[in-house]
Amino acid sequence: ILEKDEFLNATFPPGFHWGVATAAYQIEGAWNESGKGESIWDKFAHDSRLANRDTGDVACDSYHKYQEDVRMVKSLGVSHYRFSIAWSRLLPDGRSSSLNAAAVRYYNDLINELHANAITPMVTLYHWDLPQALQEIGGWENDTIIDYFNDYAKTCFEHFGDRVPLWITFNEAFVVSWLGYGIGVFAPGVSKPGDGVYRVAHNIIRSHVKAYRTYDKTYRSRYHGKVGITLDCDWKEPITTEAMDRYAAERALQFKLGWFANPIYGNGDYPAVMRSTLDRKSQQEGRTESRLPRFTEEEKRMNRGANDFFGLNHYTTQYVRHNRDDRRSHYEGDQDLYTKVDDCWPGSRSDWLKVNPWGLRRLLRWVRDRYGNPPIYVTENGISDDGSLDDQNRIDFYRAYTNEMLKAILRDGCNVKGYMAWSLMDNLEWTSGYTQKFGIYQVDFNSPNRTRTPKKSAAFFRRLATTNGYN
Ligand code: GBH
Repeated sequence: ILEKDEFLNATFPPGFHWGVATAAYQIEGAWNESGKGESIWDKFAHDSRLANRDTGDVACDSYHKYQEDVRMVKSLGVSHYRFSIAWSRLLPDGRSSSLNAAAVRYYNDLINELHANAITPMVTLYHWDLPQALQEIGGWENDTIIDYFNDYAKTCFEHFGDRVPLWITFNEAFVVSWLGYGIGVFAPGVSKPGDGVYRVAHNIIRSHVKAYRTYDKTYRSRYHGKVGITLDCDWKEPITTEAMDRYAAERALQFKLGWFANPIYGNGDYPAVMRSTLDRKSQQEGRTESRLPRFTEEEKRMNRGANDFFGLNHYTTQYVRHNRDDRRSHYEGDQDLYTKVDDCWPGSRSDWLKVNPWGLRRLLRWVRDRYGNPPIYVTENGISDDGSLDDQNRIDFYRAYTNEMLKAILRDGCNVKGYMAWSLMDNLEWTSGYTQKFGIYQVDFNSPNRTRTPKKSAAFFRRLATTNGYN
């Protein structure tokens, strides 16, 4: 039903921002060095919850090799580097009273090294590595986290804000809520798929908004930076043109992306379909309160407009069919649908990642239509394999996905400002350990100095970034 569109041989708008991305736990290592506190991922890994009992104890050793990392970013010809700060390195017990001077030095050195190379830092505050000390009081389930996160954000704005123009509060609020506290396959491994998951999301949204307002009030006039949140979403295509399947696909997008985006980029509240579905189901379950928390009117006012850009991580697509068989009181059961992938779509080293470039264009249009065409940064996009240097698959992937993004910009008027490839280098792929490689640079995890080598895709990406197109 969907024919492939032709390749668009054109250039990106002048000044388009090209970059590459990483995250602290996936690359830094030095998990307990120079005062760093334990994070929930350190604990999860040490509890053998990762493939092959892998850990991020050393990872790419970027704590010691950041200068080489910056040289790699530089040689890709990109203008931006997206990395994250490890909360438990900066504040070992999570509280701002525990400030670690060695960590301030490390991130200062990294940021200064980037500027010395004319690379703009885009900094993620929370890429999943909560200080374990804060998990011990309930982590994202306990709403005191809102103030702890705000203090942490303030510490970062205070120390680094003069040189960081782009801030991302959270990476993938969905993954934290659902994988961390819903099904518990990610740290901290809590399983509360019917209710806890919604409370965690609620606290993340309120944490984002509070930190955004803090930047607004205290730092914006001084530093003129921008603050957003990064949300992840796959494209959801109705499997037939039947109305019920089209509603189901829309519902899937609202439950996954709208859950966070509607409060922050929309009308300040949860999507109407989540409100009505969860209120109805909660009542049928005999509960006195809805499983979906409520924002106060004041909170809704604060939510609205709490963003300067939309960060979007996108990798793949699924087809959606309306289906009411799954009656579990459970975030997935709540959606009354079923998803599947097309056998024709090429795979990757990750089960969940099938290649479907046009999903990105449709998702960008969906964001344009639902939230008033906000400025968007694609903050992650990429593909996994076994890590070979001859990665034609990765070149094909980047070429096709960025071209769909280009169509979204030139033909559909989507306001896309930049694109960050995931990832600068092979790294610790969370519970998959070192088995799935997303890097443009290969990292030799068997060598003590974690030797980095450019893959074939490095030359492709450099041309893309430096010619601002496909020449
Ligand atoms: C991104 O998540 C992350 O931001 C980044 O850190 C990561 O390295 C990158 O993707 C590549 O995965 O099969 O139960 O383990 C993308 C969203 C959420 C997709 C977790 C894969 C695996 C679920 N990801 N999901 S499971």
